[in-house]
Amino acid sequence: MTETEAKELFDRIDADGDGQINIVELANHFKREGYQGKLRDKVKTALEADANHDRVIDFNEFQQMVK
Ligand SMILES: [Ca+2]
Ligand SMILES: [Ca+2]
Repeated sequence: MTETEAKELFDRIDADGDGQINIVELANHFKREGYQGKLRDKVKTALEADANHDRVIDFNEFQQMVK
């Protein structure tokens, strides 16, 4: 994924546009994508990208996750 694609995806998930993806935005994103499994587990896995443990994914962390 290129940086431009990553930014586009990030902006789509970051619904309120504050530059950070929180748990609710992650859950909504997976729901929109039609994820059928356990949403809680999916969000938990995604939060492993939260390197500084502030419970939100910033763009740097997101890039590590999608690359
Ligand atoms: Ca946000
Ligand atoms: Ca973080």
